[in-house]
Amino acid sequence: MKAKIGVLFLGIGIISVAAFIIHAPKMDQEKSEDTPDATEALPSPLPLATSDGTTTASMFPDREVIAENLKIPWDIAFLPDGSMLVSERPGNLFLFAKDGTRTAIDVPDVRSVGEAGLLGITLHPDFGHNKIVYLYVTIDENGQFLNRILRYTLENNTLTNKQIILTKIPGAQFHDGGRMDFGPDGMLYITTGDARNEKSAQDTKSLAGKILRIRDDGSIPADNPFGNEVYSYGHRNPQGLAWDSEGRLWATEHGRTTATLTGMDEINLIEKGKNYGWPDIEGDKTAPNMVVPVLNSGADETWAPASAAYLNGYLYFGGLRGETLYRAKILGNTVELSRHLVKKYGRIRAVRVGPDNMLYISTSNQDGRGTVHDGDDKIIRINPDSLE
Ligand SMILES: [Ca+2]
Repeated sequence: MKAKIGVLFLGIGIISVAAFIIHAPKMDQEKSEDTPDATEALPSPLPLATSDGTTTASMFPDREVIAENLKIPWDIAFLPDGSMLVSERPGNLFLFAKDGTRTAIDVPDVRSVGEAGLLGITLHPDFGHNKIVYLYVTIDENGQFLNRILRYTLENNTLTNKQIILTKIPGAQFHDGGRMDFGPDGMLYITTGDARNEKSAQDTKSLAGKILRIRDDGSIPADNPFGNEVYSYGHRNPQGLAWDSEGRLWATEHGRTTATLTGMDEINLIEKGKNYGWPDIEGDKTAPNMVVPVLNSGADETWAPASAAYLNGYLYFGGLRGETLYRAKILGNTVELSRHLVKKYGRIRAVRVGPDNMLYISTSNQDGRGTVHDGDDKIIRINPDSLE
């Protein structure tokens, strides 16, 4: 009899644990404006591998949701051990470990409003040894929004050794840029928005509306074109950076938004010191000493390009309003655009290439501008070979 009661209680215990796990994501979502501390099992982000550790595209399903119940996942970075770091714009950072567990990492002092908050994340090229991670964070300094690049050491699921390596990037409720990546030259490149001050994009002394280039410690490279952090200017709100196999830098950029006008989103080939035209020219318009986009969306279509990633001759980027995974085949100095997963997952923000050469995309349906589906927001692994 005692044994039977024991089994009964064990059964109730299992049911209780199961109920907690089922409800855990919702609790987490509700508290995600705060600093979460939950550790929770989720599907493993790890790539499949053969016994010798290699992977091939044929081993992967076309599409697989690998994380869900996130809130506005903004960027994704892969650690050398195969685990995955994800930022959420409201100010949360999660590590999806090898065994599939999700651990929250505290990020202090993030001011999340509109398009601002915890944005881009990237790892130092030598992260395997120095554990250095970079965060693009909006803060509120005496009522004024500013964007900062913070450098931390990430060890034991904790950010330590905080260093502010770049501050006073103009911030605003909208147009905060926020994507970061190390280039093939070992420099850190950063996209910044015009922070709703259009003229600042043409001012090479302002850090707004630019692509910036700094050393890993925040110092200014001697060969930057204007003696400061600015690498290229005349940008409205670029949010995607990617280098192709020839080492050329591509960037995606959000075009105009007014009460009546939209579209004119851009794909640009970025060169040092060049002026990309905002706010003086847009679309196919030309002006002396200003660079016209390789491709623009035209006036009648809006991509709202929020990212960029390069893989095997293609530039991929996510579309927020476009709700599409865009793929631009690079043909010399031109591109040929195709549209994939149209409206399938809603708003698409991040696109990153994993260590398995799969695409990892994030949805952004919790940002107030989309339709929230079950499990949103998600990180989805896409087999690029399936996008034909
Ligand atoms: Ca432009």
